[in-house]
Amino acid sequence: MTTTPRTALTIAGSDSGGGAGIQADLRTFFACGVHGMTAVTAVTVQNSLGVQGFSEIPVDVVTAQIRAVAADMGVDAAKTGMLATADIIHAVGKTLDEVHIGRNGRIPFVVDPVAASMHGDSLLREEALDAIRTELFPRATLVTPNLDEVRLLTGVAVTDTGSQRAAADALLELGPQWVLVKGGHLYGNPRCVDLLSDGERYVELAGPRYDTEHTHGGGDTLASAITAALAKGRPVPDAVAAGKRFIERCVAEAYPLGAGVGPVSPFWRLSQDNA
Ligand code: PXL
Repeated sequence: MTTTPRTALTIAGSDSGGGAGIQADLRTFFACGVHGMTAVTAVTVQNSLGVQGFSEIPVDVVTAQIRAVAADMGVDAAKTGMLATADIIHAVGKTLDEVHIGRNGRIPFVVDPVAASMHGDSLLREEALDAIRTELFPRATLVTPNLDEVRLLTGVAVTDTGSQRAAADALLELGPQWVLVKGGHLYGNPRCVDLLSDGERYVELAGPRYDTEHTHGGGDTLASAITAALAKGRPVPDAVAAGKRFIERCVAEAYPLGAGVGPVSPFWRLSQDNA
């Protein structure tokens, strides 16, 4: 009999184009060797050119998915992506407490505060930003905003590594245990420098910048790879370093698909050539 792998839960939206959201999370969990489970929050209609619209899932169906898998299969780590509405966020926060996920329990919880697609299409109703701050950040083991999300959540405009530190401090004020301020959108910098902090340690993680426009699903893939490492019991700094190495390879191997932005790809992780 084979050993049961660790489990990871993503609470996020579906991307019909298969590049981001639930689809990116599941294939990352698979590639990282954990069993992926899902609580779908919304169904987006999209392709490589952008998001044409979305429909949210009823709140009680979102929370029932979380309870169902937590009660029977167990969750070793969880993450959130697109949450769509304030009502969903409030209900998810309460449900996470019930099933001991997040800082109030013992199960690591990563918040990727998804607000918009990379095309700038909104994935979060406007009033929901405050709910991310008040309901999710205080429960989070780690939050992983990009620079647009940092500005929306804290008002801090990051322009260099100095202001990245100010952003980390502003985010920590909102209550998460750790923050990862992703610097990938600082295009003037020839390296991608992310800053990880718990308020005591400030760790700069620098990596290569690849010359590709195909980065759809990059944030989701990073947060999922970190969540998978946390599910395996790795401490946060190790999990983040592992996640960063993973996403770097996925960006290096991103491929064009459709007329717009193609997805990052974890295909390289498959040990056998399935072509
Ligand atoms: O990459 C952020 C993201 C998350 N979730 C869904 C998305 C996107 C970006 O398009 O569509 C469902």
